[in-house]
Amino acid sequence: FSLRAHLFCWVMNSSQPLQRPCLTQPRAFINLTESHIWEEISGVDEHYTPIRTFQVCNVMEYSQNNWLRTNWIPRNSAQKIYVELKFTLRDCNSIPMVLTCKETFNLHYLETDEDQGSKFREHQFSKIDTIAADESFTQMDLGDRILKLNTEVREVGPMTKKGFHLAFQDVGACVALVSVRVYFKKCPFTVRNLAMFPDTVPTDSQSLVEVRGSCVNNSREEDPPKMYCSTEGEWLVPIGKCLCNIGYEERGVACQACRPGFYKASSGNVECSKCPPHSYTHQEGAVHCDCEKNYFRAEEDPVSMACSRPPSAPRNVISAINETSVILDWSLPADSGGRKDVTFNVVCKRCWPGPRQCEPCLGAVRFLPRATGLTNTTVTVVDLLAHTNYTFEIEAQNRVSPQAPTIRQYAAVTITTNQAAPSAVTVIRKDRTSRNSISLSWMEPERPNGIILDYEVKYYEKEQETSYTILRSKGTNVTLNGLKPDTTYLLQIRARTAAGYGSSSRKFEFETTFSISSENSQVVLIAVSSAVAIILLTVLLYIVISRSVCQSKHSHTGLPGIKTYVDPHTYEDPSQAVHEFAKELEASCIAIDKVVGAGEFGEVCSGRLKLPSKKEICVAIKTLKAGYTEKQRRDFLSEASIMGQFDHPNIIRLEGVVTRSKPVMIVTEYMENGSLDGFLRKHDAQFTVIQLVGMLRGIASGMKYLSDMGYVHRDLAARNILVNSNLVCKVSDFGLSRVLEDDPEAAYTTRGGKIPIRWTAPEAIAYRKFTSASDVWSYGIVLWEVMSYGERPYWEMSNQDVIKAVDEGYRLPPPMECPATLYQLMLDCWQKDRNNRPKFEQSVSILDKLIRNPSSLKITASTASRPVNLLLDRTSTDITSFHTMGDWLESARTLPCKDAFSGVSYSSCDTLAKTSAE
Ligand code: ACK
Repeated sequence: FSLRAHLFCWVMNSSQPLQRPCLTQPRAFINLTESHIWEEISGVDEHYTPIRTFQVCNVMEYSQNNWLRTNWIPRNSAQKIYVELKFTLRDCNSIPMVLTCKETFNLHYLETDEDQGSKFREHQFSKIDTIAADESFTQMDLGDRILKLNTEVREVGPMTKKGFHLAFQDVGACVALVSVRVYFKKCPFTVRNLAMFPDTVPTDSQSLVEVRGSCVNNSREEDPPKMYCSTEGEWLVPIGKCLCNIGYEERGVACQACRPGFYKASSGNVECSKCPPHSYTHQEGAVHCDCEKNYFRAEEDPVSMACSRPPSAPRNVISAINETSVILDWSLPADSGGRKDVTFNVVCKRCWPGPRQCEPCLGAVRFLPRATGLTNTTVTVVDLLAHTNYTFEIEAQNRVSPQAPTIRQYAAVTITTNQAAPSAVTVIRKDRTSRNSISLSWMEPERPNGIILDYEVKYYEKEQETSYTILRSKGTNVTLNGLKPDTTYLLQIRARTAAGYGSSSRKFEFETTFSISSENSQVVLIAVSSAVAIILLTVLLYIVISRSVCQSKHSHTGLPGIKTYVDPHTYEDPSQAVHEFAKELEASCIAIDKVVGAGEFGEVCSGRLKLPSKKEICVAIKTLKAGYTEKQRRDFLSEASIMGQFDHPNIIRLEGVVTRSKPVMIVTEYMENGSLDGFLRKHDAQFTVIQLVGMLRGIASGMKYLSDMGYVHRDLAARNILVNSNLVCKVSDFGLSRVLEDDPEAAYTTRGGKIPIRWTAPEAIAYRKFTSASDVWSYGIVLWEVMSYGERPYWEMSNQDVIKAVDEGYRLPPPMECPATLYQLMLDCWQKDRNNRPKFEQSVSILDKLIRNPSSLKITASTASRPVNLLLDRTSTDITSFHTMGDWLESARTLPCKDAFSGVSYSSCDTLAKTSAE
């Protein structure tokens, strides 16, 4: 409190207060007047600043008791009060003729709960102290105008009431009160460690006051903030602290919001940070910065990290194909998107020629180490199909890619796989078992992936795996001899092609029959022999009777003892033939996907067949167009009746027919690569000779089966061969009237038949002598088509010219780069005398030998280009097409007359050229 402004000018004489006007002329010191009262007088201090003072100086009279009292001062929270007095005091000795001079005055106080107003009772006041001057002034000082100001401070307390009055008692001194300052001490409001501490008044005792701070706005307590307030009003020992909230930083003694462009993600007394690259904030108090457009932050990214984006595509993809596996290698993307966590996913698509003809690879394909989340820039893909086109999309990703699904960055590479080892043999049948032998047969592997050279049969006694026996078999059957009676054997088979061994079949278990004692055995033998004799007689009788009945009904051709083909024409009711040989399918099991071509009777579609409790398979569906005649329906379904009789890996397989609902359909296995002629044209010069020979071997094998069945195809041509995804070729097109109606190549001959002239043997053209030997001629043409990648036989020559030229002994020249041996086989097929043509069985074994000994394919027949209007004259020699005698002899190995040449020495091609055809 500064009382200067509050002091009332009360001058009291004894109990009677009396107010006097204050002097207006300020004076430093005044002469004493005769009145005994405190006078309010204006003066100047030592700096000549005008001040008001109360003065008293009644030294000429005895018994002075002059009181000056303050107004009521509210105590507020103060307990101990300090009173600071500034005053001047006259040296008594310097006053002449004084009577009762004192050099002290008394300071009193009175505690009350309310203002006492003008009430004054002296005895109520308590004395605080007698105040004496350290220095008093003299007359001389007055003259020099030197003001000797005394300052005295006294403490009062503890106070308890609401307020108090102070009073100054003059007992006869000459004193001027210049200022009275009344105050108490407190620890003032302060902020330390971001905690606010309120005004605190110390207690009267000597102990410190513990004060809890409260955190400033936008901050939170870390450790509870505390400080101690001393009795002197000083803050001591700050403890604990507050931390600015997220989005706020310490500025001065406050927590202030981060400015735009800055953020603070954690509480703490650190500064706001600038937004990391590719991020921003427009608001104050941001706790993180938002990413710019097309930039992202992964969930686990710290907010201090720059925003990033998906990487660009991998670069420089390289593929290294090894049979049916491929190693893909690539370089890191040019732009990692600002991150270090780039990984790669590889998507495998299987593709067919034509635009966008790809679909995801099936589950069988394996990726090493895996297809997704690759951290290295390489992957190995295994178990692909042989001779198949694949596209691999290598996609670069980082952790922000999922946030930008539309930005898919990948590099693609397209490959075609090579030859592969065959798949495992899955079906093995026990044909016969005796005490010491077992006869077995099996099906060719589902995916031969080439020509099967032989099978390896490994067998051993059960639980004696270490001592096994291995047999090799060219065919699909074997008899294991020398076995122990009544013993269990385990057996595994694997196929071998030019590409090596395929995987082994699972272990099949077989038992030999038990042994019987010789005494019993004779009895048993007699019993068994008699039983067998009776059964044989019965069977023989049955066959004889049924044959005579059948022969009157159907015409059977083919070899005796082998399953033969039955001509559906021989059935009076053709639908009976269909249902004998073809399974009726529910239309609801068939889903048509798309149209793949047009047949004579309607569209050919691809689709799926799902039979109950069987796996869904891809199928081709031939439909019979609406509005058909009964004859057309019969002819259409006759193909199914024929096809349904065949069961061979190189003959198109019939799945069944739909005849009970419309449209009428024939459902066959699906051949992904379509017709052979178109397929070869599409892939001109893209296959190895061994691949082509593999296809030809398949066709020959299928034709062997047909001829063994006694079926004459009549329209064997590359356009009627279908190719599946494994390059397996299958003979198709078995319609009864197809040669007449279906085949656009068929032309009418002079004898009225409609015949595909270029593919047909001369005797069939001339007098319709269609036999397996005429099919062999056609096979020779197919050989030529295959080796020339789908070239049209005899090019643009007219049918008439072809008939004439062939009749005169001219033959098609060897296609470009055609191995001499294959050309020789073509020429053999085109022997004028059909008896001299090789049988299909021979062709199969010739091709097998070539596959087993691929070096024999290196020598090519030399007519490398298409002759202009000129076929090779086969009546004279063609040995000029060979460079050396060795070449010719090599190519001539398969000739029937090979032996005639052995041991005869020819020195040059010229001498040989003089040899006649005979
Ligand atoms: O050369 P492509 O594609 O193969 O065109 C013809 C078309 O239908 C008319 O015959 C195709 N085609 C016929 N049968 C099948 C089948 N089983 N699988 C696939 N395509 C087939 C043939």
